[in-house]
Amino acid sequence: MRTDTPVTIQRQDYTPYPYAIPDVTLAFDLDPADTRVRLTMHIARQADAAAGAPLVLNGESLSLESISVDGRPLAETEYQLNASTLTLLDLPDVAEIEIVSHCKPDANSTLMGLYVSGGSFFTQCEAEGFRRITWFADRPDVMSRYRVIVRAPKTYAHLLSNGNLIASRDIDAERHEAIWEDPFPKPCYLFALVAGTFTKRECTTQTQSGRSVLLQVYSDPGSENRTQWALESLERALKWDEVRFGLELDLDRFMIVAVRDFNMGAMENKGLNVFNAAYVLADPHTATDTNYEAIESVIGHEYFHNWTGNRVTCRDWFQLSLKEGLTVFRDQEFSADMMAADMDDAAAVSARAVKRIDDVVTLRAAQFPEDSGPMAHPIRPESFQEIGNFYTATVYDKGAEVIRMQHTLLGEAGFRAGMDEYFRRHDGQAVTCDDFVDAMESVYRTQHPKRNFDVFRRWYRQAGTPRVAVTLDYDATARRCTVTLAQHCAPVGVEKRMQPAAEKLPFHIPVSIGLLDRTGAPLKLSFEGGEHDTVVLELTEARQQWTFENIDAQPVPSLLRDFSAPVVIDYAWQEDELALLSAHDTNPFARWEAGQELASRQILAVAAQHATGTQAALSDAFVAAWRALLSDTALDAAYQARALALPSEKTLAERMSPIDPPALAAARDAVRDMLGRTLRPDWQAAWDRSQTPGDYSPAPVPAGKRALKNLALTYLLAGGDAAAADAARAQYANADNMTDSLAALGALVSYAGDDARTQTALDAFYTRWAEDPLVVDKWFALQATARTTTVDTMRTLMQHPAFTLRNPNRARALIFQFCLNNARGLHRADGVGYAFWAEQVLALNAINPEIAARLARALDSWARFTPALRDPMQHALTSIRAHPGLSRNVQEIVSKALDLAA
Ligand code: B3K
Ligand code: ZN
Repeated sequence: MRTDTPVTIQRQDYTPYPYAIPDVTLAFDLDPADTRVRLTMHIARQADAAAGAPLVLNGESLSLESISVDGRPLAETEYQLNASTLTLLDLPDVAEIEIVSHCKPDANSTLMGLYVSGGSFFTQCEAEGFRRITWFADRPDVMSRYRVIVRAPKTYAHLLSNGNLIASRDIDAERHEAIWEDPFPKPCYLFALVAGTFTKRECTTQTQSGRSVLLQVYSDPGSENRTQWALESLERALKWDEVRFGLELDLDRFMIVAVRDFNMGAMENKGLNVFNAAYVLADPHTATDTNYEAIESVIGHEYFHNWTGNRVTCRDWFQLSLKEGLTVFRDQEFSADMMAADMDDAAAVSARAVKRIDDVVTLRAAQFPEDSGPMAHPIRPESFQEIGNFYTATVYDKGAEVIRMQHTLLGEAGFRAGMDEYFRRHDGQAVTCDDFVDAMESVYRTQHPKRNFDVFRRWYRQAGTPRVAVTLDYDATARRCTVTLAQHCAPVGVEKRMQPAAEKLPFHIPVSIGLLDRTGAPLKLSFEGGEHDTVVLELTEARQQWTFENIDAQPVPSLLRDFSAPVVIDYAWQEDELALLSAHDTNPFARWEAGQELASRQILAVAAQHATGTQAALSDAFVAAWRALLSDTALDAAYQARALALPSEKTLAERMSPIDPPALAAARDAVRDMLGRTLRPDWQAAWDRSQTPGDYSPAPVPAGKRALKNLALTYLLAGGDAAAADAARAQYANADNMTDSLAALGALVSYAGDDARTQTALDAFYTRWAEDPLVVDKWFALQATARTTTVDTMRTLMQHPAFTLRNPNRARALIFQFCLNNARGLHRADGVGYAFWAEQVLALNAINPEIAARLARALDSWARFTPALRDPMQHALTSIRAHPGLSRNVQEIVSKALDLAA
């Protein structure tokens, strides 16, 4: 574990590596207890580096056997070795270096570097795991061609690495060997090795240029019937990247391997993607609709990295969003296109809106709080202590929004031209975010000779979520409407501590708007020489105005259509205006937003009523708007399910000051209960019309029906409908798919929790799926988030023989779900929830610092909570900071929380 004093690394301090390492040969003798690695590499001094510049190599948890330079073994006095670096001095300009080292894969619980899972070998190198495999220049701007020799007992039937299989042979009766070569130079974070005995599903397909390529999915023996969706998703991803971006697979072979123990979702190693099994394995009985969708999305994401990340990579880790923001944007568009495939135009617009809504919900729940808390950072951070802590919602999801804004500003054809230009300039290079924006700007300037991206680039430098205040001035005599936009973004996180205080400059914000008349009909807007329903206003200054002529009456504005920028809009809509937008807005995203705004106001009002002891009630406008949405059968079910879901507690918390999570949860539940009762016949009708008889299919239309059906079931149960409990039990008993089964069980646990039959159902669920880790995770997660679950329940669940902190999926299912998504269980004034959290952070710290640091973030926003919660939160954070042996990862998170939150 790295417990060294934290060092802050600054983006401005980048210096190029003094040597090129054009080729690397790695020879592995695999043994779980002691793996021997022989690295051979050629180095060549860069022209602008000083002669004899030291060659500094990174290493961690390695033991050194030998070093030689040009065939001559070095004595111990001829190199410098410390805990994290190996330095060679006085090298010739060109040399061949050989380093033999050993590591212990079965003792590696960090899941970084080479480790053992389920008896097989796997690697994870991004960001800085390669240094746990061998001493090397572990940084993304050093790109090399790799030749990999893997030797292992034949009990490991498959020996895999990046690129093409060059040779394989038996060494003797017990051992065999495989040799792989990757034709493309790559940074070491894209290196991968897998050895084990797997089942595989494969196919060959033709690329657009007519090459035949082999696609393979490897997984544990016995899971062969659960990889079809993954392989089909991969084929769709290949095709989509050809059609939408003209990008073709550049290898003859592309492999995916599923692993049970993995720190995140998946990893885009060149030609050999390693995946968390949760994002590969699916069949109708064990995977939900959400799982199917996530598998397609993550398979797409990792595949798309082959161009955006691998062919063009990052110069340094501050540029992480260069590949992650762009690749998230690409996977979002891929999923949207897949959801809209084979639909008519109107249905396709609605399907794409559903995907957009889901992405924005995630952004608001995860990224907005990050952007206002102690870990706030620009999408391209200025500094970090541990890069593992910066795989954040900001870098990924806000990063994708920043790419999407460029797409909005350039248009689809312009964006494609910008991407083509980016690859024309940078294929094969390690580059910066500025290089990407420069390529996009080159197209923007041809479209708009007087404009540039000077202001736009600030999205990469400044943190925080801008607020855009909108005012509308209507002049009836002149039949003119003037729209004023004013932006503001307060200093956040470390910006607040800067001396002098960081001065934030305006952002370049595309604000997509429409105007509706009082009957809900769209108004034509004269703008830039045309007549439009929707216009994109480019706000680049603190305050700007736009005037629209020939407007007959005071209009209702539809603002930030399709969520055209990651900002918060401040506009004082009347309730009846929101109801009008919710019923009529032609932009389905903005229509959804209007309903959500009504619901948010309603929940916050109920929370306030609870606080003053007033009897809570729903407003007529809110009920009418939701009844209209619920009974509008012209809407497709997937969209209706989003429109009728209540805003999440995390999103609502951003609008509450101080934050009182249990009060918010209670108010949200009360609104759900009242809606369930008040609209009972409408929920029943929705439930009836959303049944999906026949064979299960994960396609968007039946999945949307299931989402609406199960939402209706929840509302009916919440509203106290006695028949609904029986319906839920029947659905649970008869379901032929996990979506319906889990939804029914979840509804019963939430709303009929103290019924002995619910416990019987929970027990039966475990017994049925005990041998299936991904389903057992669902079982733990369901209980971790149940309303009645307390710290005591959690301690009992942790005693269950199936629980372990060592498997990240299991830790996430139980511990993370409780600490992040169970407001009542965690947020208690007596502090027992926070003490439990601190205990688990420390337990994980000793096993897996990256996972521990993720859990440590649960209390980031402590300073914004009610005083009764703030003090015990601060106490728990302080107790972690005082712990000896804290990893660098956890140290950074907890220190920032304590020092920067207030
Ligand atoms: N690039 C990896 C993330 C690696 C995280 C390491 N701490 C997965 C992805 O974003 O595709
Ligand atoms: Zn990624």
